Amino acid sequence: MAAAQDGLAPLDVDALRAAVAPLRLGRPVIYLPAVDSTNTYATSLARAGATDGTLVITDDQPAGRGRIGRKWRGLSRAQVLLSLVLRPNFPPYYLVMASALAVAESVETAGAAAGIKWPNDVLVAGRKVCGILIETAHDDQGAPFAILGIGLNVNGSLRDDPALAAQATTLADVVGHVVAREALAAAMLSRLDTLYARLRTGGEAGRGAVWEAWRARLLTLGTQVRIAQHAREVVGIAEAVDTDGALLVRHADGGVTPITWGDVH
Ligand code: BT5
Repeated sequence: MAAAQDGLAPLDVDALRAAVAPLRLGRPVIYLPAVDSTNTYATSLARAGATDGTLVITDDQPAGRGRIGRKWRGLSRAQVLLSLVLRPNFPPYYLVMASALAVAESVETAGAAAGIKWPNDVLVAGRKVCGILIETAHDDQGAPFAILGIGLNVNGSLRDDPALAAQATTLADVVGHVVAREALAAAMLSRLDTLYARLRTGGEAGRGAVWEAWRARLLTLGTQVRIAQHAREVVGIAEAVDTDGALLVRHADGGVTPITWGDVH
């Protein structure tokens, strides 16, 4: 009872399955009460031939991964932690756009205004509420696949970790009440399903529409940025994004550098 009230009950997998039944994404839904990393698990399924749309979702992920060896902090039964096996027929950078957009739009169904920090951190009230990790590889038959991993802080709080809480938050902390993870995950998958279909079958116009919607939500545009790329640092104004998602940074001397990866500060 207490677990249900504070939003820390196990995921209602049947409710999630029913909600995603009409979608391409979430076929099948593989629920694991706990797993080291949904991305690692989904990768092994994909290598063995798992089909486009296979969803791995968990309640507890002790070894969640971020980019370049960073860690994703887990909150047991309080996050949406999932990975999708995808076999896109379009360049993977569109997954960066579609996933951030789908998360931002679904977060708004829970009552919080969301923006995107380039390329795909979703921020609420200026703090990171979601991280996205996209990894690409080839399966045992040599076919390419992508794993789209999403970690979304829903219930609970990060306040026990002041360094993290300075830059990250949970939806519940922002909206002031427990948020149903099943409905939120279903809303996000439904939105992503639509965007994925648009990218797969909508031709150039479909891809352009996804790019435009993503661009419109970027909080980074027009701001002064410092981008760390290992030892290199690029400083300037984030002026625009090009059609493949690169951030165009204008320097004081007037030159422009396209940035395809790195952390924006
Ligand atoms: C990311 O990396 O933000 C991608 C995180 C992806 C996690 C999902 S969960 C499901 C799937 N399975 C996995 O194993 N991973 C994916 P990056 O941009 O490198 O950011 C990592 C940084 O975010 C850390 O160094 C922290 O500063 C911060 N961080 C860690 N945990 C966080 C949390 N719970 N909420 C917000 N920020 C966090």
